[in-house]
Amino acid sequence: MTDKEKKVVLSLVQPSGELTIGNYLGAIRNFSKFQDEYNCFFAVADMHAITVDQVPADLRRRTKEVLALFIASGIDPEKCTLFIQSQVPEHAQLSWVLNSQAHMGQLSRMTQFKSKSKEHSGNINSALFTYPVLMAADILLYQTDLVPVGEDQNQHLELARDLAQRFNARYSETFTVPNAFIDKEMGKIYSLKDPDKKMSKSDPDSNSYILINDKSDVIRKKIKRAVTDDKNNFSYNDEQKGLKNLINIYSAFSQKSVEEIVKKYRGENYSNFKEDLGDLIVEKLSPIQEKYNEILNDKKYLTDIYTNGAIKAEKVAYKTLSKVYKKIGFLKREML
Ligand code: ATP
Ligand code: LTN
Repeated sequence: MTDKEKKVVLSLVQPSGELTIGNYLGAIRNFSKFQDEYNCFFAVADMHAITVDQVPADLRRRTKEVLALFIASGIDPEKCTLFIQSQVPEHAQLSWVLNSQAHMGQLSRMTQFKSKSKEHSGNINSALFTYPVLMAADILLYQTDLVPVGEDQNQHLELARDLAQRFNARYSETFTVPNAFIDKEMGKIYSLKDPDKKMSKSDPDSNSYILINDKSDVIRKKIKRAVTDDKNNFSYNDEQKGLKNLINIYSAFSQKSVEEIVKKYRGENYSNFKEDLGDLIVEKLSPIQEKYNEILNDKKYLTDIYTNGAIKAEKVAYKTLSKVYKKIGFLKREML
């Protein structure tokens, strides 16, 4: 099948902090599953990242880190288009057009906007508000069929669908209406310190998360200190959320079922399980870390990938944007 006949999968990850095993297990690890059967676009959402304050040097470094992690996690740059959002200007251009179609009411109901404006109360800028419109532009530019994301992004996906349908109805068929791909199995990884909260790279307590690039002894220590309970009962249920989360992490890294894990550790104290879990994470992350560091050290390799990626992405994006500009009444720019 040629790329043209394949369905399109697209997802972006923000370079807004050091990546955690939540990002890896919940999103990035699963991207590579699509690359043989779909025409895949994966990108770093650096334009989304500036909706909250960023230190320029950190933003540059993290942008490369996300790309390196994509590749270290099995995404093949030969099979997929890997690029950086700000290097394809059509994202900003389509976003402006879609802003003229998006309603203030719908945007003000976005839960991420509400939570981020509380978190960053000193900097509630208008890009934080129109963030989901830029995300819709990311998706619609590539005529995307499927968008693999965590559950937290569902409401944004709904906006992208609404904007596509509204535009198609008003100006004739232009955009593919995308669907979210939320794999229930990916689940959500919770904080090691508070199992009611999602594991988040922006959590001020560094013991609450494991970073992809944490050293072996740090990983083991964080797992040892993870919150469980004093029931001394190794089982998988909602009353023992801390333990449940650790079992989920074990299951995700080992590909073993929850039942198997519970059977193996039933009757033992939690510390044996925690020790094994620490070892397991170290074992599974170390080849990824090795590859990741190798890629980051090869500047030319990475630059070539995102430069070629932007060229490939722009070809598709330009085609969609040209159609949109024509339909809404912008004059074609003549080349001299
Ligand atoms: P922050 O933690 O700073 O709020 P984030 O990690 O949620 O940010 P992104 O970097 O854009 O935001 O997330 C990238 C992807 O990782 C998204 O698809 C998101 O759903 C997924 N993801 C993030 N954290 C988790 C988690 N704890 N468990 C599962 N998936 C997650
Ligand atoms: N908002 C997303 C990141 C993101 C995205 C996208 C995901 C930006 N543009 C397009 C899928 C498709 C997040 O915070 N996880």
